[in-house]
Amino acid sequence: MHLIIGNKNYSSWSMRPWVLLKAFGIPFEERKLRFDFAPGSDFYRELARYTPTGKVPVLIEDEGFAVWDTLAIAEHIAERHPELPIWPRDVRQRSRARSLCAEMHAGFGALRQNCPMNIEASLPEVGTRLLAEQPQVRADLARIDAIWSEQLAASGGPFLFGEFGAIDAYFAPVVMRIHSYGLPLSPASAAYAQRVRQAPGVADWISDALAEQDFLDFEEPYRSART
Ligand SMILES: N[C@@H](CCC(=O)N[C@@H](CS)C(=O)NCC(=O)O)C(=O)O
Repeated sequence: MHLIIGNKNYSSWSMRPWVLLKAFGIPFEERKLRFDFAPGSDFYRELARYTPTGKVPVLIEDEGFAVWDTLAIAEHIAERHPELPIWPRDVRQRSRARSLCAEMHAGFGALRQNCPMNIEASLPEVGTRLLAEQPQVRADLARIDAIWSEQLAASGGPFLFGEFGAIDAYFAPVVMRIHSYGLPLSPASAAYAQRVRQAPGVADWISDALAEQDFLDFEEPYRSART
């Protein structure tokens, strides 16, 4: 099995299935395509061999069967590994975890647009300004904090539904955005975010992202160079 991903410092969508596979010890080979969104770039040319969407991540099984889009990939991994608690075992808990993943997948546009994932960057002054100027960023952050604190209270933690699962992999890039932009969280959510950053899979992705050292100006609204 191969997972086609983008730059680890920037590719929030790629991070989710990579972390999920690592966290559950599912073997796979990573294939990283350096981001280049110019029409006809190597990124798009190479990707076109696997997916019609022109987007990473893509999971490739034997015989080249491709699964694209992070939600479909998470479901595919769970179906291939019914023995692993990738989703909660209880049907209602499982549906709730899927609802929250879908909410993340389709929503939080202001946070995603204004705070692009940039693991190596430390931009708390940008975060402070965004919170002051952008009510929708404040609303997205408040909803994330509510999801996390309510779920942790309901499950008892340490992760959203108890043990680490697809839902936590799904929120891992959000954890990274909140960290880079120094966005404030309630104590319970802040402790959860720290546990996610230290979780197996997430910690591996972070150290790979920090080692990458590949500055892409089109991914950098707030920096002109690595600092
Ligand atoms: N809904 C897709 C989104 C994937 C996505 O937007 N990937 C970005 C990189 S993080 C990408 O490949 N962008 C290339 C482009 O937009 O042309 C998913 O869940 O996988």
